[in-house]
Amino acid sequence: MSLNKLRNIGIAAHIDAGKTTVTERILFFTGTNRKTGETHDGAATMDFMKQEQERGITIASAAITCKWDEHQINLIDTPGHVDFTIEVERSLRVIDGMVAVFCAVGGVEPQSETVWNQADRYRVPRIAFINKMDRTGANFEEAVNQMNKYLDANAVPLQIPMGAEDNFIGTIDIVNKRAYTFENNLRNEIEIPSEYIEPVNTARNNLIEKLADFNDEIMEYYFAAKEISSEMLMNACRQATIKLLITPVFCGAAYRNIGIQLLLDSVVKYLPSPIDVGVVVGHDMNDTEKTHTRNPSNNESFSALAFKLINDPYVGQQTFIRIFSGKLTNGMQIYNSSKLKYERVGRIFRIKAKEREEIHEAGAGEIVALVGMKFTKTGDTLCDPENQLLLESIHIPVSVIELKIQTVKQKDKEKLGEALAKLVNEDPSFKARFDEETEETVISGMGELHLEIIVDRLKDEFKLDVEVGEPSVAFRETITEIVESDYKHSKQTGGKGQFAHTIIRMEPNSGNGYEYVNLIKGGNIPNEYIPSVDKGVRKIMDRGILAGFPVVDVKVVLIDGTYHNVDSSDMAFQICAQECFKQGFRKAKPVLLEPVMKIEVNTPDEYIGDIVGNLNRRRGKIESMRRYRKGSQKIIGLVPLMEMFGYSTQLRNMSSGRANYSMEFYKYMLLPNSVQEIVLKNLEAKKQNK
Ligand SMILES: Nc1nc2c(ncn2[C@@H]2O[C@H](COP(=O)(O)OP(=O)(O)OP(=O)(O)O)[C@@H](O)[C@H]2O)c(=O)[nH]1
Ligand SMILES: [Mg+2]
Repeated sequence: MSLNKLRNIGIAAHIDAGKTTVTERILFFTGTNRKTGETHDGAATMDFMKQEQERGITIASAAITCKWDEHQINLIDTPGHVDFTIEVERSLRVIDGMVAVFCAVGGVEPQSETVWNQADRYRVPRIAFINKMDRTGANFEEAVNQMNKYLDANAVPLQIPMGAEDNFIGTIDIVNKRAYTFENNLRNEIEIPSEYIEPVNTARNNLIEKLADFNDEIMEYYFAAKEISSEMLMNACRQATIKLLITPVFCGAAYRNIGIQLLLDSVVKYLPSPIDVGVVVGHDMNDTEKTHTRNPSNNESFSALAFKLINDPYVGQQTFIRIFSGKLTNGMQIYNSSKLKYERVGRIFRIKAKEREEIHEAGAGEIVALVGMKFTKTGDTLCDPENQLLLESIHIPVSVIELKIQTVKQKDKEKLGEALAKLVNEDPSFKARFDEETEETVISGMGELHLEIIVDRLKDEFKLDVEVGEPSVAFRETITEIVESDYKHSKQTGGKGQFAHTIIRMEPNSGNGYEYVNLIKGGNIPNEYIPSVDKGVRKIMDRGILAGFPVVDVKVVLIDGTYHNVDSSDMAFQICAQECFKQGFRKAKPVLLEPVMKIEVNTPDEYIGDIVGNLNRRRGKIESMRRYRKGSQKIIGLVPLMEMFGYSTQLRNMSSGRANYSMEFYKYMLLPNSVQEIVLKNLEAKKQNK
């Protein structure tokens, strides 16, 4: 198949917008499935995990392949809940185009903005589908306006709906000026009803005016008042979409099978093939300023990005990759340029929801799963060993909630460790650590639902009987002053002794993470031990000092030190660096950082006073308010996560169940002194009680 006829697309949107329902309909109308399954019945092909079916929501992204109008469409359905945002992140990194689904009633919801920003991050061209046109309150124009106002989407309708709510019967394609109704799973072309002739002409003129901004030919025809053919309009739209200049908007009601065939036509017409996306750019292995490019062709040297790892009970670990250039065959040796390791390609699979087909080679533009990768993790680049490069990786969201977990039976302890390691491997937004001091296992993730699903999987998939504590906030530790720390580690316990001596300067490094700088030249500490100091510091930073939370945002400068010819070793320098860091940390006015969330509350006007007052009491700061729908407002603000437990119940009570909210991580900020004292005291008391 020619690459021009391939579309790698993702479907992303706010929770419940209807992504999976759209996907199910696509499977039905392309003849891939003979029946449609509903998400709320737990019967959707794409939501095949047990946890998805029980809850009627999507948790993991799933891929499917289908055929439409002689094109192959590889489609990834993603979850809308913010707790599973890593699934959107990794999908967007490897697709060529996106269908953004909006609910015709809700319009631009908080997560619509989140996924929009994610798509911006990876420069993914998109089209929009305004779904649920059949629902009470559906408003197509308002949804388009909101896309322009809040997303800066440059949204242009290429369709207008005929009717709305109960009377929604079909759509009119304004490029071709054709009207369709949908009945008994068929689309029927009808004459444009007279009352729509005027609106169709206006919409078509608007489209032409918009395209004239980007397209010289259209501009010329427009000013010369020459007839612009549908073909010309379509091509101009396609180009503008691929260049991210406009977002074409379509509409329908997936649940009622309205508009899906036209959406499929639009995917083929307006979203890019791998060829349209063009060359992929990667960095040189030695010089980050230098770049390399690869054409999307089988004749180029191989380059691919690993974006997902899944543990399959039958074939073992599957590593999903997107091939950007070159060909992959069984047994081939490839290079992981992120981990600096060679890998051998074992088996290659093409994946369709939960089914797989074994293939023996795959080429540019394809998305396949590999079995047999040993070192490769999410976000790693795989390439031709002779032609190396590093591709842009995947942004990993921060885990802000944690939970203590233990097995009911002592003998299961090891099994828990293994199970957690597997889950961490699959999901970079999930973390697990074992605190040697307290002998506790702590898991952390994006939110309460994320951890709930993990615990469920431990019980279900790994057959582990586990107990968990209450969810709590994952604080971080950092310093606020510059200090120097000088420590000598010297031990003489019979046989070989241990000796290491380091002098470091520690500086606050707000927002810039951990940095390690070595100033020693001339061998006061031999070169081979310079990395040992770094290693030791990293270990103690992971473990935390003030209250067992990871230390972040510290710059460590190794100034000086001494060593011993016989007694110095890698281990001695690691231990020395840990103690040296610990002592310095205590002197450097250490503080806790707390995760602060961006919150959006949608509420009818009458509850605004109560809701704002309540947020203020939770140490929240209101940033803005804007009209959401008639008679309701959207309140946007920042609020510390630790103040938000139990919020959903309280919000429900305050608003008789009529307000809703969503929040996502914003950034780590200093915990106010008075609060820090209380937090530390509580943590200490918990430890004593154990
Ligand atoms: N009235 C109406 N309901 C719809 C339509 N499309 C989807 N729904 C319903 O909306 C609910 C959510 O649909 P899903 O397809 O699961 O939504 P989703 O976007 O995949 O949700 P997440 O994956 O959990 O983010 C289900 O009950 C669907 O039946 C539509 O066009 N009209
Ligand atoms: Mg879904």
